[in-house]
Amino acid sequence: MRTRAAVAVAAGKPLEVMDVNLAGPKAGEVLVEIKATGICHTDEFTLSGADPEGLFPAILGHEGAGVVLEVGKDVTSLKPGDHVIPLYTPECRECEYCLNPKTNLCQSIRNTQGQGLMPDGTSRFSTLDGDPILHYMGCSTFANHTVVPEIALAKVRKDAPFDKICYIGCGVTTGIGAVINTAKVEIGSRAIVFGLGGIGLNVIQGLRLAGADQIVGVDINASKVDMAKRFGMTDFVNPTEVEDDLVPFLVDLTKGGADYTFDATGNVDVMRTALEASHKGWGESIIIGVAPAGAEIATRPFQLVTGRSWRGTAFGGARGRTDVPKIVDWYMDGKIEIDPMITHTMGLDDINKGFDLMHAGESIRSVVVY
Ligand code: NAD
Ligand code: AHE
Ligand code: ZN
Repeated sequence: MRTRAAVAVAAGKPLEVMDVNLAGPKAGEVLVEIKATGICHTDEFTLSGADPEGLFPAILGHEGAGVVLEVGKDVTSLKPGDHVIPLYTPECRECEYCLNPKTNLCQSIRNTQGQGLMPDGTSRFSTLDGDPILHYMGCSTFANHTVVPEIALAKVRKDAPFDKICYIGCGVTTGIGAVINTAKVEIGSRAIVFGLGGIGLNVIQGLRLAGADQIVGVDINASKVDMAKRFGMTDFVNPTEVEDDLVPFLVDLTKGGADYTFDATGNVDVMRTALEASHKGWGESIIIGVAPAGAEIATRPFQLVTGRSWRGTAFGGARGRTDVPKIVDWYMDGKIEIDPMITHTMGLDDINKGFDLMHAGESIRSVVVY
């Protein structure tokens, strides 16, 4: 079939919206009509050329929601008409990783996914001239139609609005999951969140859900303050306004260091600050942000010797087929909020405006509605 897509033709270039060819689903695959997709900072990271795994031409986008149109051979858990959220972290429920309760990182299709291919090693997308276009994170939600492996689709309730629940495909689940699944924050904790964007705000609402007493937000962009307060931030720190070192300032503010700190910036210097601002003896610092090719984290080993832990999380530690439908329920039941964070919506033709708004720090989430 033919569909319309925003194609990343080369690193650092705007996306080009064009008609592309899409082959039908093979065995174990599903054709999905994407109804809405968020634009995550990771899409910008890959488009910028900073992603060591970035490949071009490709159809980016990994925060979508849509409807199943057709299923390939051997697909048993989905049928046409089902509403779904594509998962960049699949859940096969069979691999060594899925069988280990310590991780959500299903590895059953990770190799081909990282190469922009379906599990059989080929792409379903091509130009109208027949040249292959690569998939991205197994999702490619910047296309009106996409093909996704069955194990990488969460089936969700049909009354949930696509233009809101698409955000559960990455940002909401990553932020809330980092608190609940990865850090397992206890009631009464003190926490610091670095970066109050589309992920950091969801960390904040996860901390409120978990019953944290103090939730410090740190951002160089003060325009994020009102939104962060609305989601539960108790204190705001703008590092550009702190005259002395940031670490002792934050340690003092949290009465000896935070029980939990979260990096949602992708900046390795911020990651160091986050680790060192966590409490001596027990503080845990969770890295969420994705750092550019070649970047490395550093600290004095003494920081770990004296009881701080450095950890990381992908997709908030969530097992998508199991957990994502529950998070959709939380949204529909009013336990979590999504709507205020979707600050901009646009059609596919205007998708590059979503990236411009992100660069200008003017949006939390832009959502493309097909
Ligand atoms: P975003 O652009 O919406 O937000 C980033 C925020 O960080 C902005 O508010 C910005 O002002 C702030 N910031 C930048 N530099 C800072 C600094 N030095 N100190 C304090 N604040 C600073 O991005 P997002 O969509 O929220 O994504 C955040 C990060 O999380 C990105 O690196 C993204 O790639 C990553 N991410 C990781 C996962 C995962 O599974 N681990 C999932 C989604 C996103
Ligand atoms: N390809 C990059 C790493 C990108 C990365 O860390 N991706 C996160 C999801 S970010 C979503 O917005 C992730 O899930 N990582 C686990 C995985 O297996 O990709 C690089 O540095 O090579
Ligand atoms: Zn993302």
